[in-house]
Amino acid sequence: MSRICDRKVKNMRKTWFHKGQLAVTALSVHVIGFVMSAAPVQAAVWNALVGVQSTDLGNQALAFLPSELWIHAGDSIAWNFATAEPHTVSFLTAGQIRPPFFPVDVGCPGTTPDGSPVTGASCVNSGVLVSGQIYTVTFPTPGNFKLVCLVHIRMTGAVHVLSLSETLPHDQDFYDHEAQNGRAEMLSGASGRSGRGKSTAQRDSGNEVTAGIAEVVATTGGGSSTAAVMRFLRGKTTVHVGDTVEWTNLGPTVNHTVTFGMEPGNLIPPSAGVTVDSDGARHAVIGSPTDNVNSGFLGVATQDRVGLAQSPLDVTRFRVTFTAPGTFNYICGLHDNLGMVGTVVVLP
Ligand SMILES: [Cu+2]
Repeated sequence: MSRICDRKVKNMRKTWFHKGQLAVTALSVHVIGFVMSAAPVQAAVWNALVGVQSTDLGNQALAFLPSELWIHAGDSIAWNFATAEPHTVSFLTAGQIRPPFFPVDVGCPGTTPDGSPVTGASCVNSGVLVSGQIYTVTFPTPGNFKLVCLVHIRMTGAVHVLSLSETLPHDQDFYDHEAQNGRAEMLSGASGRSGRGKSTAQRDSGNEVTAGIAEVVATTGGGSSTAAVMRFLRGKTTVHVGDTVEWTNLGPTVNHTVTFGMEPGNLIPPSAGVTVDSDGARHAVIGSPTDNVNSGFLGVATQDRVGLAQSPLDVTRFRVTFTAPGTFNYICGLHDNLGMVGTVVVLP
């Protein structure tokens, strides 16, 4: 268990005790209120996690943990960001067009301050946050609200805001356990996913690399999450001059890039000189370790929705033919901060 997560759990417990104290206080106030006929209601602050990761950062759960909460009108939820991979806590309005992936802070448009109320009337967006940051949202009125991350499709959740007369089904301890179970479930499958990524790369030739692998999972009925391996599997590859190396992204919801040399400001398009093979894969030729070549985004950018035009066939594959010997280092421009890097050694 990571120290960060340990701390978060302790914080959660602390807050729960605090909440318990609040409940006792509320009870005292209520008793006094019976005499004074004024019974102010104490609003609770609930805690939840945004993302969890392995200690080497290579395995990421792109998830709200828990992804479904029931709270009372007037309560708040503090979302604790727990990963180096960035996420957002965002509530779009009903029917609002999902803003583009990049720049994410296009959001609402823009971001809304910590403590913003979610009522459904206007959107609320934390902006991109990472490990150690907290974003709190209040829910003044009853209703059911969809929670999304604007960085990751299929990372969603639900908040059910009940009126004060209704009984809540769960307490903070329940959600803490649910978050821990979700964490364990999503990270424990990582070695199996890595193994599958490696064996897929090895099935045909020695020149294939899996550029990340991921799975969409549901840990509650309130939303979906993605368990992602942010690694090049068979990331050290040895070939000969004239050979072609092929990268394939096996992540259904996570984009990656294969980037040699200087990282461009915009990673989405392939760099000049990248061609498209007859099967749709992108293809570049590299003759020197100083060549700057970017695959562009490999993977899924959009989902099909009934009633809308389908999205084009995804580009998940990139090939590079090496015409000179040398050691060629490359990165995923999106996830090199998590350690997603690789090397191709080209022998004469
Ligand atoms: Cu990546």
